[in-house]
Amino acid sequence: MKHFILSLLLLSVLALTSCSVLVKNNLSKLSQLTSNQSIAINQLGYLNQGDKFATIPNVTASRFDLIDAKTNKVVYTAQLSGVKIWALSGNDTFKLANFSEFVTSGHYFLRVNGVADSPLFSIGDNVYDSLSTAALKYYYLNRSGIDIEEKYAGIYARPMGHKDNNVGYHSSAEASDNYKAQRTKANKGWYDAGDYGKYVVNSGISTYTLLAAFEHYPDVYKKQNLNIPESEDSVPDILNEALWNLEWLISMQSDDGGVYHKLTTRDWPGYEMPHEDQRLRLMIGKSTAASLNFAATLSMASRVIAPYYPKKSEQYLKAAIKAWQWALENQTQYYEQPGDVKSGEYGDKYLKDEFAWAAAELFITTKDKGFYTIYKEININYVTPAWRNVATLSLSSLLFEAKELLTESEYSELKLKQKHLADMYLEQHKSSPYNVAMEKSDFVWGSNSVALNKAMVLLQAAQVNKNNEYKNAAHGLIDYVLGRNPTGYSFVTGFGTKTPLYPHHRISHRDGVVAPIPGMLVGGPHSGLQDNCNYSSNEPAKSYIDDWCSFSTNEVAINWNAPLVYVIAAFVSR
Ligand code: 9MR
Repeated sequence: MKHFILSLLLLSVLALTSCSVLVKNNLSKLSQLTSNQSIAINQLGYLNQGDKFATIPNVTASRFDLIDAKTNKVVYTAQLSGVKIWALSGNDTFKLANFSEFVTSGHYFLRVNGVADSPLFSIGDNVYDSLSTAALKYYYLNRSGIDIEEKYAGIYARPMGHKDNNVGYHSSAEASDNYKAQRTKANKGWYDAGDYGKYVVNSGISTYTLLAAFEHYPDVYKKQNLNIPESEDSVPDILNEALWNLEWLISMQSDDGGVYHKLTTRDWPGYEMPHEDQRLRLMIGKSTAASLNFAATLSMASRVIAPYYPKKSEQYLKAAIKAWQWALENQTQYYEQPGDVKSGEYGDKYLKDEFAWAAAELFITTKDKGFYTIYKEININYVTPAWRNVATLSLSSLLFEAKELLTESEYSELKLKQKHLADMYLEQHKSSPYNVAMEKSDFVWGSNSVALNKAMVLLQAAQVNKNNEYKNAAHGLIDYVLGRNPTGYSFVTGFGTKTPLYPHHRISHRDGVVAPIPGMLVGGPHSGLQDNCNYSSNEPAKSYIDDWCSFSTNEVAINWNAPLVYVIAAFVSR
């Protein structure tokens, strides 16, 4: 039913915004349907400059036409690739259409004999602008501790949830009886995902990634207006939004400097709106991982917000140093999920990368080379960033923010490490039959964020090495996430012609609004099958279902949207 209503909505939007030719084209497409598979495109469209690929089901035709939707005339025609197969999507065979040479802005569709025309798409430099705003606005709409007002949220307005003014302590956080009876405050912050928990480890990488987007693409954010309560002030909205979470993060530090692992209820929240969840929330665990994440994130935040909030900047750095010291004294206080707790775990027993990341951020902010000596001694491997693999975050911070603090050879060494990782992704991109740098091991819980974190690394390497090949490989990953993939879904709610309607996101599930909150990246396909949903395929790149039950492929999360924000910024920046 939700699908039907949305299709109607989509049709009426099309009718209102496009000329009648576009609608006629749409209808004529239906009558040409001869294959049950469809042409997969980047449903948001393509930039004027850069690669443009579409995936065509394996039909006998050997050519494709690009058709201008206004005039219905063929504007470009070319040979399709040979027949291909991608092991990660099973036995489906396909061909690729490459129209990268075509650079004229407009609205188009692809026509290939034997298959329905592609959906309409745009070519232009602005195709990602509205996604850039929505992907970030998602954080506002997921704030804890504030009324989400209609003037900012429209149909997604909702009463305040989880003020967290009266939070308890689980015995894993502070064992003494003194604490058990006490209550504390931990206001603000964002909900982690489909649940209402607030987890330090995951908050760290998410906030960091947003702040990095601001550091690397200031032009995008100096002019962006998110229409949030702080939009009237002179601080860029992305920083305002990040501050909402940072203000919560800082409240997670205990008097001894250690940082609580998470703030959640004992069980998962019910399937209810935030304000309906009235159960006691608790500080749970105190961990080395949370303390190091906190140290890294607050240290970075301290330097980014310094021009706007000098006092807060000092406070953040002090807190970061205190957390770092606690972590040095408690190097193996791993988070162990207590028997009576069922919320997300975010457990990690390999913390070399967290130590290195914190050391790097403290080095950049304090300029104390002692931290860099520690960093070098840790000698970490650089891999795709993820909540439990933060090594590469340090690499990007050092390359972008510490050039003048490092010797030439130190800098070149780091540059080479980054190049090594980016070259590996580039090679994956080039050798992929699908033209996407995704390997079997990337199809894990949150695979779409793996794609976008790889894109982020490629974009950083593109900037540091002034190499456009990396940028094209990054764009291949965006195409993949926005629809050119074997499921045919654009994995971002509200952005594309076939998008998730039933994300595992309690607010979208319970708010009574048909369309989910827009701009949210869902986790994406993988064959882990951790929930009991009915997947029609268990091929890694196809095992996805747009169903509320699928928390393993259709949930949303702050650490998955953050690389979406970053990567889109790179293509919005001009
Ligand atoms: O993103 C996390 C993923 O890497 C883990 O495999 C998974 C199971 O432990 O948990 C994911 O994180 C979830 C967290 O524990 C609780 N909030 C929702 C998160 C996204 O699914």
